[in-house]
Amino acid sequence: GLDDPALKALLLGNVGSLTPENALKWDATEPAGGRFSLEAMDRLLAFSARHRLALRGHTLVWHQQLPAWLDGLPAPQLRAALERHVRTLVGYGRGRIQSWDVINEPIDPEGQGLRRSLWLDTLGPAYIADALRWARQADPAARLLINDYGLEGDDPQTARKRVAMLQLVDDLKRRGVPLDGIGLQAHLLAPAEGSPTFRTLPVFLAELRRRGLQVEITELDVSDRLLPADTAQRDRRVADTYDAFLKAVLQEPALRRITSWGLSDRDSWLNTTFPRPDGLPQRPLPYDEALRPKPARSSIAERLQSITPPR
Ligand code: 9MR
Repeated sequence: GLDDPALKALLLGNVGSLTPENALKWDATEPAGGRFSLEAMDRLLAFSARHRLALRGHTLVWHQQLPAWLDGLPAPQLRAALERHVRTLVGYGRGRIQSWDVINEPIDPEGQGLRRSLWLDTLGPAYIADALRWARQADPAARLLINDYGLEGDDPQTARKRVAMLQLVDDLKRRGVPLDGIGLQAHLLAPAEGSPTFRTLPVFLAELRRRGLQVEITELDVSDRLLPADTAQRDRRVADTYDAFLKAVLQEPALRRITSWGLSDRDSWLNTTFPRPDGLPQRPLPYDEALRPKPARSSIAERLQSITPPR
């Protein structure tokens, strides 16, 4: 993306912070055990320094995009590989990466405690505290986050995931494990009928703040896969979903940053992972596939202006 002049201009005109979608994931940074490949990270660090953008680290410990050489390692070797991975990446970005998604998607999708994964199954729940401690040692100034999805809505499954997240946080805090905040991915879904609601979200954010945590919105986008084909209608209702969501989060004092998961519909992950039933490309982001601003862009700008004094 950074090599495309039009996208680069769009980026520099819109954002103050950068998150790589894939370049810092484990399969990209250590394709063979002990052989690190940090050229993409170098480019990101140079680009963000040159343009005075904050850089976010995404992500250290996840159950996806892992290199094959991790498969089947016995627990002591797997733990050692995890330690080397965390210390190397966080140490390399020391003083230059402002916040890290240390743990990504650790909560069970149904909200039944922690997610089953290579990490939980081989190392037990201690992998979370270990990774956070190693990250803190490698860069004491970086903001350390646990990042997850499905924490934004008003449905029972979301309620269960929140309970599981708060239990995890309480357990870590009780044991003095370093943790600065929670990332809410906010992969939102524009509802098929009616207006989007985020009634319960402010209460959850206040629960996090009460525990001394900061909050980032880390991967914001709005899927239109339940909406009819008509472009104008889709764009309007996607914009309304952004508006309702931002209204719910912007009042929270613990909120530190909002990151959009892409700027242009051209590059959204949603078309491969959740294609629309009618096969039309989704329109989930603030700019369309030709980089023209959409109603979502205006909704976002208006909401942000309502809290930010004009420059
Ligand atoms: O946007 C990313 C996409 O390019 C990758 O193919 C995909 C692979 O799993 O990961 C996407 O980003 C994910 C992020 O790292 C974690 N939260 C969910 C995101 C969407 O899948």
